[in-house]
Formats: sequence, structure tokens, C-alpha cells
Amino acid sequence: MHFSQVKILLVAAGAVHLTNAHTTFTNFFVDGVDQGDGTAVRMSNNIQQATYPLPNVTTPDMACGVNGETGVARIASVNAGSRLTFEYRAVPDVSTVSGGVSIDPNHKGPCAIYMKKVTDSSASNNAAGDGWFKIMEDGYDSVAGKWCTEKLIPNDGHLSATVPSDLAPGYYLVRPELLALHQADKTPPDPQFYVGCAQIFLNSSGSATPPNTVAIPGYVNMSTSAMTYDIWTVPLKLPFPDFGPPLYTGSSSKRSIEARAMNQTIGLKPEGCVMENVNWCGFMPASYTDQSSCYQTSQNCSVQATDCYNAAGPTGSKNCFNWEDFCTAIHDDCGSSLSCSGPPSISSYMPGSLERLDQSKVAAASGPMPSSASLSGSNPAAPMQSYGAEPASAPPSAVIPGSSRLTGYITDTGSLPTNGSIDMCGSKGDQTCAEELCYTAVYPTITAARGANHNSGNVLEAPRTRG
Ligand SMILES: *[C@@H]1O[C@H](CO)[C@@H](O)[C@H](O)[C@H]1NC(C)=O
Ligand SMILES: *[C@@H]1O[C@H](CO)[C@@H](O)[C@H](O)[C@H]1NC(C)=O
Ligand SMILES: *[C@@H]1O[C@H](CO)[C@@H](O)[C@H](O)[C@H]1NC(C)=O
Ligand SMILES: *[C@@H]1O[C@H](CO)[C@@H](O)[C@H](O)[C@H]1NC(C)=O
Ligand SMILES: *[C@@H]1O[C@H](CO)[C@@H](O)[C@H](O)[C@H]1NC(C)=O
Ligand SMILES: *[C@@H]1O[C@H](CO)[C@@H](O)[C@H](O)[C@H]1NC(C)=O
Ligand SMILES: [Cu+2]
Repeated sequence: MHFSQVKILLVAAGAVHLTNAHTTFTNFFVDGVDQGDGTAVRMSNNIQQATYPLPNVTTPDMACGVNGETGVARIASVNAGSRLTFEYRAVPDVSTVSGGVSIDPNHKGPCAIYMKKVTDSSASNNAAGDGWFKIMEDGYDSVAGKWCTEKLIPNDGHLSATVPSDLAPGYYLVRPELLALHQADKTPPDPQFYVGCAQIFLNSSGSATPPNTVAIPGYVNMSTSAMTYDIWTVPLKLPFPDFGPPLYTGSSSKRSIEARAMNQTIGLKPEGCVMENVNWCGFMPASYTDQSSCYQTSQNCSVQATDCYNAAGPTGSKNCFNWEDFCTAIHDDCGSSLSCSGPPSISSYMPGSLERLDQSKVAAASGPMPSSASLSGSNPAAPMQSYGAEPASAPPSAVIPGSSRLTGYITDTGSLPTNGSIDMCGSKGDQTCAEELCYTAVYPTITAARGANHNSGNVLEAPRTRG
């Protein structure tokens, strides 16, 4: 089966119609630059349930969400004073949905952003526990008559905060938090948290350690008044009872980060990483000069593609498909008129440049509410078909499948013989390879003698047989 067909079937089989528009944190921007879907993000790896709220307010998953104790490979570089923007999506894989929304409009409630200093933000088992401080909070805006979650919707699901400029440098977890209170007045009350964590390294010349930190879980329980707040009461009982530690905004003075005391050594984009999907990196497979090395390169590419699909989570496999298309081009090259300079250029398989944030939306939100329609989605994050074993080389003297003609050079100089056979080397066009493929072309099937002398002889076309 051709790979594009595999892809289409996966999309069809994975199609899910979402009846309940929950939400999840999927990706973040540093000073308006998207770090990539799922890149440096701790989120649930359960594709069907990634958008579900946490089951209760005291589960350890309150720290960084389901799977939140599992570090991921990448760590984003952030400067003291940088603007961080967290994106929430009702359908995590945006390649499967058009006009996706961030959260169901009835999920009304406050938002906050927390940070915690850790020794290595890509290490596991460092999320739950003490050390969390709050850098942003937004509850109910009585002037606009809107909850923070309602402002997210016209704001493309974006929640932003400025990293306090006096914080000590180093590794941090950053935790966006939404609390939907539409069920908080019910019996039993069901306050619904949506949290995840970004893994960052902070460039800073500061030295501050925020004094007021809390343990997560622990900072709220069902006795905390906000957990049972009735958002349906008219008029609302204001002010909304905020919860968690006091806000830490740091000193307002801008600091130079030139004299940084610490540099990031973990979680950087690896050298040679040419394509990314979530926290997977693709590395350029080796160049090849003959069919055998071409198939090795093809195999390497396909193993990397499988790794890409296996590493993809709820945000999908979009760039794995791009990588797989690149692998298919290599594989096709091995089978037909092998090029002398493989692998083919990857540039036409590269994903479009990453999303750039609309700066006007990094700040406050305003504008009309979009419709919550078109919430069908799918999650084609399944492993690709394996290429399987390939012959190291075609059997001797067989016509190579998939190609009827060869263009090559006559290897011995001199005039064209009028009959008999002739050895030809080369493979395609007028390139020469480090290791040329040689063929024996037999008259009278040599059909065309084109061009004048080129290298050692005339350029010919002949049926492609291996000599
Ligand atoms: C909260 O949820 C966790 C995870 O599902 C569960 O282990 C725990 O028992 C729950 N606690 C309460 C008080 O319901
Ligand atoms: C943080 O500092 C490093 C080392 O100078 C630099 O490469 C990186 O780009 C800086 N991060 C940002 C967000 O500017
Ligand atoms: C709930 O939180 C409050 C305030 O932190 C604390 O005093 C109380 O002991 C907690 N209750 C339970 C059952 O954990
Ligand atoms: C960190 O990197 C910057 C820029 O590359 C350099 O000037 C500085 O000396 C480095 N600091 C440390 C502690 O390595
Ligand atoms: C694929 O090739 C790259 C570049 O030569 C190499 O670094 C990598 O280890 C290979 N991967 C596999 C799975 O063979
Ligand atoms: C070329 O070789 C073929 C097959 O051996 C033979 O039938 C034909 O007569 C030869 N032609 C000439 C011009 O020698
Ligand atoms: Cu929901």
C-alpha cells in the first residue's frame, strides 16, 4: 500500500466527534514565538482523554496534569522579563479540525499561572509538592462581565504572563491553570481543573526566590470557598474568592541579562535535528551512492518515522507525515532511476514555518465570541507501515523494476560500436557518482545516442540491466 493511502485510512479510522468541548494546554510561545505543538510540554498521553478535567482537586496530577510527573526531552529557552503565552485547545490536534475553539463557552471560571524552580525541568518526579508560586491570576472581570475562561475564547485560547525579571536563573516548570466552575454549585460540587506544565530554562541575572510558595496538591481542597462558588447566581457574589498564594510579580526594574550566571545545558534542540514533532527530532539519514546504501538510508529514515509516530501524543503527527513523505521519496529513489546524490532535498517536505503569534492578542482579550461549531476531530497518531526488508541489490542482469530506460555514459572511450554490447556507467542525466552503477547495454536495443562526447564517451539511453 502506498503511504499516502495509509495516511488517509488512519485519518478516517481515527475520526471522533466530540460532544463535550473540554480543553487542554498544548503549546506555548516565548515572546510570541511558538515552541511547537507539545514541544517542552508535559501533558496527558491519552489521546482520547487528554482534554478531560482532573477527577478531583487533591490528586497529585493537580501539579502538571495527567502524566505530569514524566519529563519530556526538550526545554524552552526563556529570558527574565519574557512574555509567555499558553495555548488551550478543545481539540489538541489542530491538523484535524478547522475553526477549532479553545474551550466550551459554559466552562466559566478563573485562570492563573504558576512556576516552580527545579534542578532539571526535563527530569521526572519533580512536579507535585512544595515550591509553587503564582505569577498571573485573572478571575472575574466585573467591567467586561466576563470570566477569564470566556476571554480565552476570542483570544485563540491564549493565556499570557510576564516572567518576573528578578527571578534567579535556571530550570523551572511553568503551570497554566484553568478552573471551570459550571458544575461547582451541584451536589456533589465538581470544580474542574485543566492544568499542564511547560519546561523552561530561564536566562537571568536576578537572584530572587519568591517567598510565598504552596504545595500542589494541597493548596486547595473542597473546603476552599472558590471550589463551590456558584457562577449561575444573579447577581454574582463578588469579589470572587481568589485562592492560592499571593501574586509574585518581582521588582519592576528591567535587568540586563548579559551577565548571566548560568547557561542552559539540558533539553536544547540537538545538533543536526532537521525536523521536529512534539519532542521528537529527525536527523538527516546518510547520503547514498548506490542501491544498497540507498536502501539502508531508506530503512534508517523509516525507523526514525516510526519513532516519530510513537512519540506523538494528543497534538498529533503532522510533521511525522512530512518526514514519512521524505522517506517515501528516498525509497522511490532506490527503486527506480537512482539519483547519484541522494537523499533528495528535504526542503520541500519541511513543515511551514511555525505559527507566529498575533501580538495584539498576547495582551488583553476583546472581541466577539466565535461559534463553538465544527468540533469534529481525529487523532491519526498510529505507527506507520514498515517498509519491510528490501533486497540489497537487484539480481544480476535483471531489468530493474520500475525503470525501463537508463541514461549513462559509455565507459570506454572511442567510437560507438555498430553492434555487440557496451558497458555503461552512471545512472541518471549527466551526473557522475562516487560509486557508479554499471550496466551492460546490448545492441540493437540501444535506441538513442544523444549529445557529443561527455566524460569518457557518448550519452546513451538503453534498457536498464545490471551488468
Ligand atoms: C482523587 O483522584 C485520584 C486520582 O483519580 C484518586 O486516586 C483519589 O482517590 C481521589 N481522591 C478523592 C478524595 O476523591
Ligand atoms: C538565553 O541565553 C542563551 C545563551 O546566550 C541564548 O542562546 C538564548 O537564545 C537565550 N534565550 C533567549 C530566549 O533569548
Ligand atoms: C483544606 O485547606 C485548608 C486551608 O489550606 C486547611 O486548613 C484544611 O485543613 C484543609 N482540609 C482538608 C480536609 O485537608
Ligand atoms: C553563558 O553564555 C554567555 C553567552 O554565550 C557567556 O557570555 C557566559 O560567559 C556564559 N556563562 C557561563 C556561566 O557559562
Ligand atoms: C540514522 O542515521 C543517522 C545519521 O547517520 C544516525 O545518527 C542515526 O543513528 C540513524 N538511526 C537509525 C535508527 O539507524
Ligand atoms: C547485430 O547483432 C545482431 C544479433 O547478434 C545480428 O542479428 C545483426 O545482424 C547484427 N547487425 C550487424 C549490422 O552486424
Ligand atoms: Cu469540560
